[in-house]
Amino acid sequence: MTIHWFPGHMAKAHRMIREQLKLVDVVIELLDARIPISSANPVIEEIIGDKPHVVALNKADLAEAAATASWLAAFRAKGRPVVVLETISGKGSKELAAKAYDAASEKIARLAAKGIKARPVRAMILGIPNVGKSSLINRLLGTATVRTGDKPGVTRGQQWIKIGKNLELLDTPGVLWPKLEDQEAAFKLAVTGAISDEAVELEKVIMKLLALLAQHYSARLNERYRLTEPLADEMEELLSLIGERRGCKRSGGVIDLEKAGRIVLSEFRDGKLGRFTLDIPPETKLEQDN
Ligand SMILES: Nc1nc2c(ncn2[C@@H]2O[C@H](COP(=O)(O)OP(=O)(O)OP(=O)(O)O)[C@@H](O)[C@H]2O)c(=O)[nH]1
Ligand SMILES: [Mg+2]
Repeated sequence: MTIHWFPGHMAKAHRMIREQLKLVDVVIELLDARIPISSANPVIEEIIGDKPHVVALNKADLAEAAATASWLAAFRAKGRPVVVLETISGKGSKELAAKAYDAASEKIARLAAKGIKARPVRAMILGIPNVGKSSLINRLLGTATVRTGDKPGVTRGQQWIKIGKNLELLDTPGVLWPKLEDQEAAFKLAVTGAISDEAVELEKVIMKLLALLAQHYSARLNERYRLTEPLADEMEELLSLIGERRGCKRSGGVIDLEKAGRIVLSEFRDGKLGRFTLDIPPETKLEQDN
């Protein structure tokens, strides 16, 4: 699977992050709760130095609850401030803002002790494209102030937003960390929607997703698409059956496999096939069949 990782605006975003870092007190890293490892910046510590770093596992509504609990414990064990978040409903957003404020308040107090007037804490939100950074800001504001969208690359520039009196947040464009060699991570990023469908070989992503579903989540596939056990061994045959169920027919009655594949992908992303965690935490029993 070839993925074109580093379009120009990503390189620019990296540069902007380094510049803006000088102005912030704390970094909020938004991870996708379904892929907390694959969505993490592998060099974030290097980039942010000794700035406080708070982590949020967003889209928790789409991830398996037990797995998210394990990831939460794993981050805590490392001493990292971490919050489980659902910006879609707002769950966890206040807790996250409070954690970010707390992480930075020591520095603000230090400045105050030197006679520098207390000012709002400045936080920068980092994360891969489409992880919910702008949604978090809107959630904290209670209004749809910044643009969001269900595809990567919605936020292009950066923007400071004031949340109440005590916190300022910097929205940033999503950045894909160049984990070039890791094709498994690339698949997970593509299938969860962090990489635009145009930048990947979508058909391969869909076939790999289908194979994953057939192998570990056949009951869910059966239920959603009213298939019969045992599932077809050939993924193309399976996709064809799904297409038939969903009326994806071209003229002449031929099943439109591409359309069927897009249905599976979008239903996977929307949670209609259930909750999924693709980065499996150590010692966790997932809801998969085997
Ligand atoms: N299910 C679910 N969807 C979410 C959640 N948070 C955000 N989304 C959706 O994810 C999509 C991306 O949200 P954005 O806030 O635009 O993401 P972003 O990180 O700002 O994306 P870029 O600006 O492209 O980097 C939108 O369709 C949101 O509605 C969540 O907690 N759960
Ligand atoms: Mg955005």
